Amino acid sequence: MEIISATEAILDLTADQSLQAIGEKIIAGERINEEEGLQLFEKGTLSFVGALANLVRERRHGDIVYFNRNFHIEPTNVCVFSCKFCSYSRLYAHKEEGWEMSMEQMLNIVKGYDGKPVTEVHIVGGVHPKMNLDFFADLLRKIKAHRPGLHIKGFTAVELDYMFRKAKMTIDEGMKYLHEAGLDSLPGGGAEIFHPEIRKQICEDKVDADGWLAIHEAAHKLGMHSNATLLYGHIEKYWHRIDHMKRLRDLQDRTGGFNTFIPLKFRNHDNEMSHVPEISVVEDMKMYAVSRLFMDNFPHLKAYWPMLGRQNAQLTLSFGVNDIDGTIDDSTKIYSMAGSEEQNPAMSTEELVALIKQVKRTAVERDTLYNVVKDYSTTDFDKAVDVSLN
Ligand code: V47
Ligand code: SF4
Repeated sequence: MEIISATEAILDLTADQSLQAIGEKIIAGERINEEEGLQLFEKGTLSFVGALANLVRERRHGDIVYFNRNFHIEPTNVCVFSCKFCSYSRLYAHKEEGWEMSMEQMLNIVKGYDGKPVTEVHIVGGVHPKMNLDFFADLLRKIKAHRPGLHIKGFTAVELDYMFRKAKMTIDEGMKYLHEAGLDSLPGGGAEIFHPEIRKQICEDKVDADGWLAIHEAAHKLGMHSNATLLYGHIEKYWHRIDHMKRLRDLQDRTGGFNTFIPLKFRNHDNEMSHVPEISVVEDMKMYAVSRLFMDNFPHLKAYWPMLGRQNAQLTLSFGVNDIDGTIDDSTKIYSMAGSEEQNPAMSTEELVALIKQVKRTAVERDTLYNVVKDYSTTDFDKAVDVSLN
């Protein structure tokens, strides 16, 4: 019987010679170009791209899957913008249908976690014209005064662009101001699809690609880290996704400031793009796999489970993903309003660990910057908790 190596077995999953050549490059640790990324999307079977992505993930992270303990604050869903895919926002003109939190309400949320071992607060919301730079700087200072060790990951580039412009500050000035007030890192939201051909159709009035990238570059220059997202599975073509990822990869080559890439699946409930069907789970897994293969300078690939649902998030762990976000504690509404299966997204640490252990991986709790908080390989949460994953 002929014995072949694991990498040869991966190449045998396709008969297409150009795909095999791309596979060889990936196995040799070489970077693939845009054309090659596109071929993986267009011609690659799920088994082929999935096996390659799994190999790359394993080489980088072994069997570790990260999660963190965090909660969200969503200051408002009132928004001056009108992204067509958004099920969450209420236009400022109809603000009585939305919510606006006071400073005190937001601080009370933080105080509600006193004594609980969370490491991160994620602050993100609509773009409210009255919640300005000084209001948020004040919020950051007050959170830090109350709990200095809590990492504040806050504000998409869309919110920041609006705040800085209103305050008549440059990006560098505004970012320095918020960093000094206590902002530690930036989430990846607001990126959607960078290419103007699509951006014009789905979110034409908010910050464009260059503005989004400039804000993240400014944060990286200050030593802050950030994440990046891509909203997939609506009207974009594969090449728009590659174009988007290439712009992020180029910036990462210059700064090294991105931690994590997060593909976000478009959900079509109750928004102006409800007529656009959601794509299949096979296409979801392909998106994760090709992301892992193309974004070779991003250390981490995250599946955001409130959006995908627990079972599919668990499945992504076999397609390149090494991070499944956090416990979240039912503190976000963005996805439940967009039609996700997760109407009240909260998972206990036990459930998250069990979900990871069920697929024979090692669960490691991290902080926002991927320092290890706790290794769960020796706990027996998988036995203690009945995870039906529904
Ligand atoms: O930019 C809005 C997305 C994003 C829909 O950095 C939708 O750790 C799908 O960026 N279907 C905001 N997606 C959330 C975000 C995020 C989430 C979790 C972790 C991190 C991180 C960042 O939500 C928006 C937009 O792309 N979104 N509506 C929808 N109907
Ligand atoms: Fe506003 Fe963000 Fe919704 Fe766009 S996605 S309408 S910027 S809340």
